[in-house]
Amino acid sequence: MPTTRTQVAIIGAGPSGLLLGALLARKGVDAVIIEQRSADYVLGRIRAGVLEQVTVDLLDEAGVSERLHAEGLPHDGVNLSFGAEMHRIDLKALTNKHVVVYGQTEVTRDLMDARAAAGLSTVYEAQDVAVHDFGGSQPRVTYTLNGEAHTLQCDFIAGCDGYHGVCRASVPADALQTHEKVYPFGWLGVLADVPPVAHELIYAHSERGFALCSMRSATRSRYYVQCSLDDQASRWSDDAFWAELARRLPADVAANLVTGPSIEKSIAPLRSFVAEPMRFGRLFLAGDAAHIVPPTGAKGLNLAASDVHYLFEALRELFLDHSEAGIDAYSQKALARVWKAERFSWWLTSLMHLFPEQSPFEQRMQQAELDYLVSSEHAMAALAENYVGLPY
Ligand code: RFL
Ligand code: PHB
Repeated sequence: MPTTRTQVAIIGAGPSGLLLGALLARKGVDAVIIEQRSADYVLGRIRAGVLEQVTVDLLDEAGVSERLHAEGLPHDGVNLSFGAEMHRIDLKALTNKHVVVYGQTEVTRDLMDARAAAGLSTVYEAQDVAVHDFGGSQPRVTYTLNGEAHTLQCDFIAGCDGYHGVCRASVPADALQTHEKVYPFGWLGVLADVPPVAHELIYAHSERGFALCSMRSATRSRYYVQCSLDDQASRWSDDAFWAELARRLPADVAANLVTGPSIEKSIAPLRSFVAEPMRFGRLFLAGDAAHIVPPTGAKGLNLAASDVHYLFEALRELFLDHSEAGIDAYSQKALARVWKAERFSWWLTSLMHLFPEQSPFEQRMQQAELDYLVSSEHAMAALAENYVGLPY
């Protein structure tokens, strides 16, 4: 049974795991990433599209942002539509910051390429990954690769293995507190090689439900419509999707919609979830392994990045400065930012969607809140400050 050793065993090669690996490598801290899927499978998942400025800064620090700066689309504003009306939130004027539209697939590809170029170790298609003894001083990870059992000894384990991963599930139930809200709808998403309907994103509230117009480039669009939880993507023809999207947008916007064949079509459920604390002895959780937000605020990937920032600083302090202060404070620091992003994502979801059991009073409250939001510079500034990302 081959046994190897590293300083940090990172479970999961999604954006959290890859980014942590890249930052640690720059400080000479040794890490091995163990991923259960293939690299192609990881790259095939169509997910986030909007990066906060602090996330871009972190990718700069990791040395993986050259293509992001060349191909990413900086956006100085974002639009909210309500029925026939559209309102632009001027992010730049309100916060002096912007967001950058650059797909999670591209961020992942850049991190994977940099890792391969630096000769850093990632084990793909590892089976039966298990984490052991993180309550003591000598944690271990075991897995099977091509039928052979492996053991990886380490100083610390970083659980970057997403919502369905093994790390959070390995923590004794009485050491973990979880908070959850499941929303009574999902998002049906379509990716298509058509030019975006507008230069900036549109979050649309309509009588038929929420819709979002996003993009990946000047020639590739990403659209979503709120759908019922028992719906199936295969039941939606492309024509039916485009027709439904158009009905949820202001008429003058819908008139500019360019349609075409979908490249990808899938349904994602919406959920808010937090597990705390984010540290158990020598096991740390980061990203979706510890928390989920509904996609409305575009915060999931960005929160994964902020966790990684705090965890990287903590591990750097430990390995280079021999101080445990950082790892002791990790969970508290990360969770303070997580809860604020949870609040923002929940609030924007509640404001923009049609809820099945919504009473006429609740509908009027939603309308009043939107009216207030777009008429108050202070309310718009609060939205903008959260959308561009709270400081670390
Ligand atoms: P990931 O990306 O889920 O990666 C975890 C990795 O761990 C692997 N894994 C294991 N490996 C080894 N052993 C095991 N036992 C394992 N179990 C799992 C998995 O195969 C995987 O490779 O988590 P990470 O790295 O924390 O990254 C989080 C982000 O992926 C996620 O928060 C975002 O995609 C959320 N999200 C969005 N975030 C944004 O910031 N902006 C957005 O605009 C945005 N839009 C979205 C989104 C998520 C969506 N879906 C489908 C959930 C839009 C959608 C539709
Ligand atoms: C996306 O482009 O996939 C996207 C953008 C903004 C969101 C969610 C998803 O709030």
